[in-house]
Amino acid sequence: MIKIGLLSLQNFATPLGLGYLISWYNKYSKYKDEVEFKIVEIARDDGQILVAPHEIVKSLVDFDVVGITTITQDHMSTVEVCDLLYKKNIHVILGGHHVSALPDKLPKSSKVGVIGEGEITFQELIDLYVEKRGFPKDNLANIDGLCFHTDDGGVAKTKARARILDADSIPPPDREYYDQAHFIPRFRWKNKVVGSILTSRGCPYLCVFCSSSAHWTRLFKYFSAEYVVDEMIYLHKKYDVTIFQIFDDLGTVTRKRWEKIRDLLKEKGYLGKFEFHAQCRADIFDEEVCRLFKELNFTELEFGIEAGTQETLNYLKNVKKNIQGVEHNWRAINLCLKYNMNVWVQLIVGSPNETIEDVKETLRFTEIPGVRFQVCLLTPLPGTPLWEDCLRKGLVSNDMDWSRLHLELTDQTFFNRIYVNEKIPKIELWNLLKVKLESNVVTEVNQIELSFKTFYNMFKLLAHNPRTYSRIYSRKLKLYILAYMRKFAGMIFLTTNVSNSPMVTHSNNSGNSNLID
Ligand code: B12
Ligand code: SF4
Repeated sequence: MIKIGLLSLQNFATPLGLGYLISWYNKYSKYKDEVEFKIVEIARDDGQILVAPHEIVKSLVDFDVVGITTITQDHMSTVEVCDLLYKKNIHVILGGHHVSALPDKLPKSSKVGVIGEGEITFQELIDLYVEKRGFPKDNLANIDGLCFHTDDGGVAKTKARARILDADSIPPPDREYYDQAHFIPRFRWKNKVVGSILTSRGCPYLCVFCSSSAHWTRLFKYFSAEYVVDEMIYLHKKYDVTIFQIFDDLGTVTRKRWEKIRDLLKEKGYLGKFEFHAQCRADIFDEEVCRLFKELNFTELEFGIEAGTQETLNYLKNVKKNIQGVEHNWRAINLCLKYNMNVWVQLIVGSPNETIEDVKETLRFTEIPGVRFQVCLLTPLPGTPLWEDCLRKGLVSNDMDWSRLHLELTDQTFFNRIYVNEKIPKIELWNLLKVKLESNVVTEVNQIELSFKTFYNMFKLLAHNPRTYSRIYSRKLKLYILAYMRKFAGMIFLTTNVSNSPMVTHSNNSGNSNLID
């Protein structure tokens, strides 16, 4: 039996991508009975991996081949893990967003990289391994969607892998392979079981900061209503999932399909029994869609509001005309408040031409009672239009220190971050942001999924390397201590109550929007 380990450097949510790879292989490969898969999930607390690379490798030594899903901010840890596995003669396959965006930079210690959608490429690779007990380069050259090292020290790329056109032909991720602790009722989710699902892949838009379109080739494909409802009911029956986190980039835009999903859930007796959390685009979220989502029981929606001024919004959305208007953003928030749905707004500051007044306009979205927010510094991730721009300006390079793109913001990390704004001194922006991050502490504390293991892991890493890890964990530890106080000392942290929130209106002229009771 060939043993394949698939590594995810997070255990916050079930790594769906890895689950799809296994389900596809088990459905379509003629060698499925000769291969055994295991998914290894590494503890993470939001931004930070909580286990050191040498410890991670201890859980991987029994595999013949290890596949790792890569994201940019974890790339240095990924390379450390690859190097340690290489020394143990274990073949490593990389896949996911980072390696797909920078295939030429495939680490020396990994055998091969899978670019873009992974299922078919992965199947062909593992089949090759079953047949040859290795990855001969002559054979690799015949598999689409790969990068691998050549004998002259370069990296070869094969033909781009075509996307799977019939989404329903992709079997849902087999949840048996995940840590089953994902499926216990969660304290922070009203003691219910939460399941994550995808109802679509890809996005045709090309926002400057987002790597999705590059990764999925701008082809938007979605699972049919029947497929989605079957997966939901399966998760409910098997694991008692009643809250579904929909991780799609753009899946909520398919109105007709969601009407059908509603009808099917109703027909099968599940309408109202499930709760949904999802991302949505403000420009498509009108009252009709809002009512539909309310009927389906969407209780939390997240919007890429991005910016408070149209100019910055257009820059970030990478459009010349106003596809998503600032007024759409206000409308989306108002509708959620009106229909008593929780709303998260995602904001981005630090665009090249933003002034301090523009940033203040954006940050007004953080002041709406009942609305949760996350503020990010604009970050040039590889594969994005912004990355190309920053490459031209010499702000980033293919060999850079990837911690400079780490998304979490603390006063220790902010000044190390790549900064693309040309108008505001970094310290001035930080002073504005710091206040917002501090004011978000209550929300963050309430979001923390308390786990003694996580807390213990943080201490272990601190003891292992106090200099590095105290920089990373000081804020997290503070939040954890507060969260424990909340739990054990019965401290009450007040969250804003959506149902009591005033409505919000926006006047475009002087940015003088008002809150109306
Ligand atoms: C759900 C989600 C999360 C969830 C779960 C993460 C997970 N890994 O499943 C949570 C909330 C935990 C999360 C956290 C973060 N996320 Co996130 N997340 C997503 C999201 C929306 C969907 C992921 C998903 O399930 N995709 C669908 C599956 C089918 O695709 P996939 O995972 O990429 O896998 C396919 C292929 O890429 C490939 N593949 C992937 N891995 C491998 C490995 C091998 C061996 C092979 C052969 C193939 C292969 O095959 C799979 C099947 O086709 C994506 C955006 C997106 N649309 O992908 C962002 C995204 C992956 N996240 C991103 C980021 C930045 C983060 C955070 C750093 C945010 C933060 N501030 O902390 C953390 C990092 C945590 C981590 N290590 O993953 C970025 C990564 C960009 C980059 N270049 O690095 C993305 C792309 C969003 C974006 N557009 O910018 N995230
Ligand atoms: S941010 Fe959203 S809309 Fe923009 S390209 Fe990414 S997935 Fe598409």
